Amino acid sequence: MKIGLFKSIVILLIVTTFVGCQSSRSKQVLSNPNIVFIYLDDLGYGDIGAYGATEIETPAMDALANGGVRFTNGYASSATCTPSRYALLTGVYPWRNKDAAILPGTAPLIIGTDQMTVPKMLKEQGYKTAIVGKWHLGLGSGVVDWNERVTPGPNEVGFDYSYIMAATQDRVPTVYIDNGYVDGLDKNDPIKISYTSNFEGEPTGKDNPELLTMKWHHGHNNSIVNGIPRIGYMKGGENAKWSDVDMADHFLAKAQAYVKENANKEKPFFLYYAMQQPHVPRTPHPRFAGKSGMGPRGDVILEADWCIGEFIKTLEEEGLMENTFIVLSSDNGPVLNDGYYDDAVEKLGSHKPAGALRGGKYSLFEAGTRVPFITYWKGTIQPQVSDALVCQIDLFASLAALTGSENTISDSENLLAALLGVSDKGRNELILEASSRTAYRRGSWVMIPPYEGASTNKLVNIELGNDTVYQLYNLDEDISQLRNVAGKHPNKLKEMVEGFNAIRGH
Ligand code: NG6
Ligand code: CA
Repeated sequence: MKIGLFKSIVILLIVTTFVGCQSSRSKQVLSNPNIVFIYLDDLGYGDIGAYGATEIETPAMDALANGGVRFTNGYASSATCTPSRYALLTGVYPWRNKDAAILPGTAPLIIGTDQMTVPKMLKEQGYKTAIVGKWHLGLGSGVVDWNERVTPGPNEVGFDYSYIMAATQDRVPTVYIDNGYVDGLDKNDPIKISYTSNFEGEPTGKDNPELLTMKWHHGHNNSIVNGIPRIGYMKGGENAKWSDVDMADHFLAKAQAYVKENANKEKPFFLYYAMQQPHVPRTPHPRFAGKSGMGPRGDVILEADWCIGEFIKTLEEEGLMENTFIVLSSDNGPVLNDGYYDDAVEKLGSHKPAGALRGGKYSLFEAGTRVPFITYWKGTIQPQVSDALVCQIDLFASLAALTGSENTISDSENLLAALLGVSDKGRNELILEASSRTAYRRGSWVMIPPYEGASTNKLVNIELGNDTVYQLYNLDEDISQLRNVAGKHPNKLKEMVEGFNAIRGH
């Protein structure tokens, strides 16, 4: 194994209290491994084999899960994308930032350029840093001119290199942005974007159904790109528009190229590989179309898994597996119909995207935020299943501890020992968020305060967790949250409400 010129070791001392006696385990860990986040979009707790899926095969993700720590209580910070990504990169609870909600493609950057972030912290520790894939944290500081350098963006919050899509695959602009510049833009065909009104003469999903190769179910009826109606209006930039079916290969190639360029250099690297699958529109490459028998949603999960396998192969070829710490997770739980007719519901069969969990994307119930959460580090992490309560918000403090950074963020807990599988101690408590509503988990208990609003989002057919009364569940006995025991355990409820208020500041 070749590694960088500077190799340093951190000694992790774990003290565990047993009945009456103390035992300590210590472990030597390389303090500056390469670090990779593989982050999927809308992948559910039950969507991969290692988490119980039987109807879909995900060998690459399973290999990481079965060769590393597979967390059963691993959480995204929120049940939607932008807030989860905000927390992942900043270590700050997303409900502290009122702008951390699903953003349009024209939204300004919601991370302050003076704010500490995972990539900034790692840069201070001598890392090179990169993002390839979905951003969705806003760009610019007001009105963006997509024909000039789009800034501030990822490069201004800590990434040396960025190759991104601005928001989501279903939102304009449908172009890649390379270190702030729209990739492949012809200056004679400038891009115009609006989220309020169409550009004269441009077809839309609403008015031109004859031009569509994918039909919209709700929303998604503005500009048409590659036969797919999107959210938002776009004109120009023809040469720069992405090919949806090639997006997975395209991001994979960029991620692989980055690894190859930065392998075994003086500085270690941090790569945030933010995949677009299985978010809508689900556009598998023809190699994967029809392969899952579950329609495009299943097909793009196969595609994502293949990409992860290829990406890991690159790490192997470069001899990096033993000095690369990998975290794999998802930004929120699963959804079937998220706005297009794509057979996700019709062809689901007996697959359970959320496993035994209730709810899904957008939900305060468990399936909104509890997601696959895997850490892998060949030779350093012993394969195991961990029930420790961990959250993506903790990656900041945990990586600070690993790399010797003194930076702290109060919402982010140092769970390095749990992430490395040398302790089964996770957080004691966690605030969960879904579209600015919040709930509280402590131990095996979850408390959801009363919220107005529909109990189910009928368009996506997901129970949101809203009720007129307090809800209390004991996940040890009732993982599917079917029995609200608030009435039966008034003292527990009181304790949970107090714990929740202490953090939320009510
Ligand atoms: C919703 C979109 C949904 C998806 C989501 C963002 C409609 C009707 N629905 O507003 O399709 O794009 O935003 O998903 O437009 S996320 O994973 O990026 O949070
Ligand atoms: Ca998402």
